[in-house]
Amino acid sequence: MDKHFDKERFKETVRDNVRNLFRKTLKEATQQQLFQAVAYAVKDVIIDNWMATQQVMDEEDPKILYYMSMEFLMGRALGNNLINLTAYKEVKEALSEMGFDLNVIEDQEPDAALGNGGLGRLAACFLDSLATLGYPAYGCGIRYRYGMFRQKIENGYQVEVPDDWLRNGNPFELKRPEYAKIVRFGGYVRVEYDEQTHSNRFIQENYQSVRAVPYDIPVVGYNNNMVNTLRVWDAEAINDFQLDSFDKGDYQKAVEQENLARNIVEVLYPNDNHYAGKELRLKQQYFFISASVQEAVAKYKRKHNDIHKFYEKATFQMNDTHPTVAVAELMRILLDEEGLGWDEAWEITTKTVAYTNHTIMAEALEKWPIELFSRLLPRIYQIVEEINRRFIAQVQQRYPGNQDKIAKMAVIYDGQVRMANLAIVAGYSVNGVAKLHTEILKKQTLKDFYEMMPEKFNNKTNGITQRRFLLHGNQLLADWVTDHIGDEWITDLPQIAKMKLYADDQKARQEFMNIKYQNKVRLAKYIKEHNGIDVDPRSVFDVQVKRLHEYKRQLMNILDVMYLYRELKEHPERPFYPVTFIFGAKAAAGYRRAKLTIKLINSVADVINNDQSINGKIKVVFIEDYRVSNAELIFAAADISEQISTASKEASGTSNMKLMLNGALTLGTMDGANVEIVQEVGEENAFIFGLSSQEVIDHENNHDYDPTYYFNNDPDIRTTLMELINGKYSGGDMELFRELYDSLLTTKEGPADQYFILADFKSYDAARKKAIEYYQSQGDWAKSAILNMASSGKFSSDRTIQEYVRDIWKLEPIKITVDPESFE
Ligand code: NTF
Repeated sequence: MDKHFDKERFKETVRDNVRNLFRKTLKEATQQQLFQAVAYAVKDVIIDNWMATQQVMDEEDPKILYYMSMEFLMGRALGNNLINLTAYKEVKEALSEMGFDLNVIEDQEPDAALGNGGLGRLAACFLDSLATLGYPAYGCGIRYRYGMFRQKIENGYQVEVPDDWLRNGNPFELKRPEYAKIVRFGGYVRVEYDEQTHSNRFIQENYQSVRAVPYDIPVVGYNNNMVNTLRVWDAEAINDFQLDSFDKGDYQKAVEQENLARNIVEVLYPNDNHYAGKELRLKQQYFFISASVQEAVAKYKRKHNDIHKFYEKATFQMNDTHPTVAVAELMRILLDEEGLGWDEAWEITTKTVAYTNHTIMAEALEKWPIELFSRLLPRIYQIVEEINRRFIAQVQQRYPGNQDKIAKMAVIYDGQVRMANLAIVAGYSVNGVAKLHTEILKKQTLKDFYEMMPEKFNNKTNGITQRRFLLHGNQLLADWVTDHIGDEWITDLPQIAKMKLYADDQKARQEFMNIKYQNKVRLAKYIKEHNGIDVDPRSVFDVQVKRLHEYKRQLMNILDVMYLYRELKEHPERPFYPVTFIFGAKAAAGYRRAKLTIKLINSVADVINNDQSINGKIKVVFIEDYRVSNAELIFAAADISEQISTASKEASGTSNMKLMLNGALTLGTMDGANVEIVQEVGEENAFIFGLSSQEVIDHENNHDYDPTYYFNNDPDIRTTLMELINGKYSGGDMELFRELYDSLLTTKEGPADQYFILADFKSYDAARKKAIEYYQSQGDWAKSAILNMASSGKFSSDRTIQEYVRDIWKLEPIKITVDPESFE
């Protein structure tokens, strides 16, 4: 777009769009209408590149990646598309000449929040990198009618509000009814002997079905004319029954199909790192997987007639176990529709599918009761049974008489279908998402599989896109970097290491701190507008933003804030540098302890923020409705990055990378990708504390952790915990936070303090004090901050994608040269 961006024509298009869409003049249009008009003008440009990309894909017939994921946490599209079209500044200028502010227009767009947290955002970063690197790829997902709920805080409690993100339509999407597919549920399988082929045919009967209709969302590559596609499926009822029919059965079925279609894509399940086992969730999984696999096969067959080589042109990456029915669905199509034998079908399938594991948390592992699974997906279940039967035979051959191996590795066991085991048995690759996580998978969680098939296992440390999280989210810092080292970092993040030269430069340090300050002013303004709280941009901004989960230990953070506050009150004579503690987190709607932790944070905030006697030295802010769009503001303004999960529990983390890229210093445990972050930046530029993953795992195995030891022997810990039940933060109510108190000391369900908060509390507190102390030597801090930013090169999702391509997918990049004339 930079080459042929025609400012006057763009303005004209915006004006026309306002008139055609809303019958209004520019003056009369609302900001939302302006957003729509601008978005359609941008889509105009994208469409040319999108068609050109399709044309090249048609001509070159490259191998295609299908990235299958229940979640794509895309955030807003307008600003990002402009960035990647390298037209952001021109468009900002054009709009400003028309009297409009691009930032205000961007704020009209709802986030596309089709994801919970890290897993969904990773998928979105991957799409950005795939397009930027020129790799042909489809994101395959669900067009949820309602995405991640909007969070309201009322009286300190989280309240979930439906996210009606499609209320004003989605200007960037394109409905593609010509690619609709039928997906079938339930009924039974009739086996028929085919005299001609001397084989059985499996016919699903008396089923319900829905029509899956794809919507395509463009994924714009950075400055390369490439536009990939995120294809999300909507469900429509199949209304082919006779309205005048007197057949009650028909009518009943038609109504059921109508309901099935309505419900299936209705809402994203708001659970992060937790499996709820709901029937509708399995329906969602099979729905989008069946449609996606059908289309992948159909696309292949439009060009090729030998299905045996399918895997040469297509590969399926399964983002966690959620899409694992893809294994059986591909088998079904090959067996039942293409008429292949089992061995041929299995060979193709196992050369096509690969699996990424994103967690070792036991409660996140998907296990479906056989009853449910076989009732909903009768043919798929038969296939899984056969996969299991053959795999168990292999295990028995390899480990004769070893029942334990079967108990651990079987796909179907104890009345359940175990999706991770299915993914591993069928996948040609199994990867973890950070070095430490992959090692834990190999040595603990998936030990038996690793022993039997070590060649499948590999690590792919996560990454993030610097285009959204620096170039778009922090334009001041991005420009500053570009002024010093040029703009190659935008597509080659390791170049940012050139900024290390400036870590010792007084002027550069000052400039960096000035930019951080301006970003803190911007966030302070947002906080004032949204929370009504005044925060001082000169205070340290200490930030923990991520899903609320016990293993992430927001509770430890707020307990330490309570402790710091008490110390400040008891020792007013001691110097205390002002700190603003910033939280942002959604809790799963049914996660009681997580929701109570939110209430605690807000209650502590109320008490501390309203205590005039401390002169505003501590402020606590809970940012409502944490999501991609406000995350960009928060990262830009952060000084301290809280990455404090119980070691071994956070598979990777990605906010750690986004904060590092924006020059925040990590305060964290040796967990997930923190380990690699510290390796890159040096321990002297981070604050590391707490038990190691091995120590945690040893305690878990030996059942020898006793939190009451800390409670009994450490008065600071004891007093802090007592403040949960003495009414200090609950207007005298001694019961309100008792569940949190109990969770640390005396639970009936499972071990107390499962996440080792008391064990790590004092070392956390010490590390945090060290960080706040360090902040006061501004020169040193600036140096460390610049070094963090400059050492973040490894954590670009571009690097991650290159590794997936090299080791797993084996894709070739394509080149798009657009001749705009040809699309006029
Ligand atoms: C998450 N896993 C992990 O908890 C994060 O540490 C990691 O950064 C992201 O995946 C992305 O890899 C999940 O959400 C899930 F579903 F696996 F539990």
